[in-house]
Amino acid sequence: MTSHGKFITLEGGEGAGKSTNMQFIYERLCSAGKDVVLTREPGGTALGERLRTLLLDSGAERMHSDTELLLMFAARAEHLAKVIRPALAQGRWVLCDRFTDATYAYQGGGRGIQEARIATLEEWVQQGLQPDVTFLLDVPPEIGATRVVQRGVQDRFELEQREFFERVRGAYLQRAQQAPQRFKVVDAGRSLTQVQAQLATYIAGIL
Ligand code: T5A
Repeated sequence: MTSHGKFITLEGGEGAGKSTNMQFIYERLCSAGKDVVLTREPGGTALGERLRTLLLDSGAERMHSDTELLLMFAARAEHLAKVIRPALAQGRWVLCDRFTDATYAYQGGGRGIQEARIATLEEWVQQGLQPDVTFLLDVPPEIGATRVVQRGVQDRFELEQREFFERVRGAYLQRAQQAPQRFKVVDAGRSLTQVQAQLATYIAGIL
């Protein structure tokens, strides 16, 4: 019988500390002997990374929200077929920086696309596959924005207004409430030491 690995995703608004904490989670899983594939969305494959460049380009012409939604799922279809499903089938663990919860938060909450339309594409592309665990780094948008500005260059999403990020945060928290077994919510407005202590507790619980 093929053993399936675990599919773990990391979510949060801008500047929540995903990149910083991906490495932390990765190292914890590896030290526990897991064979982990580290990947991200949009991206994770050669074609997906090209779509990512199109999606994040802050100098690009304004994109219709449906185009944005479809490109996110196009990149995801490629990612699932070439990276995520094969790795899980081999018993490897997949740690992914953002997945479909980001679509519900940004294209749904942020852009205002109806949840039912996103759900249709989710079913088409994922055919029932869902993350086993999702870490949600929750941070008030004003704190996240300060961190992103301090870091320098901003992408197309980071140039959105504060209300957009309030809606993104609200949508993430609503999803966490709807699926409390899957979501592990971390208060990411605190110091990195405190954030990682909470993550470590959650990780110990899934090993
Ligand atoms: N998107 C994605 C959609 O719209 N729909 C989708 O379906 C998908 C999959 C992708 C963009 O695409 C959108 C969402 C995104 O806008 P991304 O690179 O994945 O972009 O996401 P970003 O949020 O842009 O990632 P960032 O790298 O900008 O933010 P992070 O990773 O959350 O933050 P990080 O770790 O770089 O930290 C930012 C700064 O804060 C500091 C760090 O040192 C760094 O300088 N920091 C802290 N400082 C103090 N205390 C803490 N606890 C800190 N944690 C981090």
